[in-house]
Amino acid sequence: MLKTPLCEVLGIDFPIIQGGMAYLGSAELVSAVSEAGGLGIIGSGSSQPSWIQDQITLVRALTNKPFGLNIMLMSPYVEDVVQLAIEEKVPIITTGGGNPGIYLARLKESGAKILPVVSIKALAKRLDRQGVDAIIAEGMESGGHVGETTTMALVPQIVDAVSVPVIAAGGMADGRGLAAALTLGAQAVQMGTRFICAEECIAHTNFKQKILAVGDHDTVVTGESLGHPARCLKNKLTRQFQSMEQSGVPAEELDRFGIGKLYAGIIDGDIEQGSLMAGQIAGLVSDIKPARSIIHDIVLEAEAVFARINSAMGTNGENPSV
Ligand code: TUI
Repeated sequence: MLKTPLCEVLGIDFPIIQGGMAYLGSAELVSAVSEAGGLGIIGSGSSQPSWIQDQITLVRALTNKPFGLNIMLMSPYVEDVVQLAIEEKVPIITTGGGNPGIYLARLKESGAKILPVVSIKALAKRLDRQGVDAIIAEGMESGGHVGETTTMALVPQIVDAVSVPVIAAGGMADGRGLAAALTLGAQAVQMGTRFICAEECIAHTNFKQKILAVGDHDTVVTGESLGHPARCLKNKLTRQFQSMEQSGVPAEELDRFGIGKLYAGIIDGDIEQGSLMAGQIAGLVSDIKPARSIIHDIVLEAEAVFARINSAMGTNGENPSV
């Protein structure tokens, strides 16, 4: 019931895409999500091309299903990652952290389906004209690098502005979120934070447990003064970063201070002094389970939501109370 035309285009069973998270979008998680009928995405972040190559090889050994690669456009290795994606003929490419315009022609020529992440309508329209296959509209509820508009406001505006399918991202972790996204006109959701708490995700257990423990008010956006704001769980690091930003510490020093903090937080498990990128929906995530269960539970819940709404509206879709 929940299969959308975009599912056919991407060759997946369910309209659920795993966000291409740096370090965490490794072969273990990606292959589990794709095997379960969703779309797993390798997160290239600023990782070395050799690590990305290894993940592509491993995913192909673990599943024959479609998978994707996220190209993080602020990476110092971006040129090499684009080249790698082309040589490896990765079937689906998502991009983040910038405008992928200059790479589109080469990526399209490789046969890849291209799904850029955007946080503003103007860029969505431009990329639509340039021939991308779908747009991922990411609201400011998301973890990591964020824009300024909420998912609720952004998705329908982009749906109306472009000719290609739209995927909603930011602020969703369950079937209600999927149903809401479809209601706004999206054809799929992309979820990151929910999949950090997949059993197959290599995130440190301290980070997973911290997500289970936090509430609705426990993320903060820092790094606005650097021009690349990022949403993280509040901790000692974000408090220190905020006070450095407020006291006018120069951008180069802040950038230097940030080096290695993401890996320290999410892989080494330093949950006080590391960077814990996660979305506002972290407060809703309450269990660690296999990716397959995450996906199946989301689909069942979304179907139940639509069934409940249909029955409240009357069997023929008319609301008996109106
Ligand atoms: O890319 C993301 N989320 C990310 S990337 C990342 S790695 C990082 N590490 C340290 C500091 C900052 C980032 C962590 N999380 N999401 C996709 C996304 N892309 N959201 C918004 C955008 C975006 C931003 C600007 C897309 C296009 C864009 O274009 C600007 C331009 O050049 O026109």
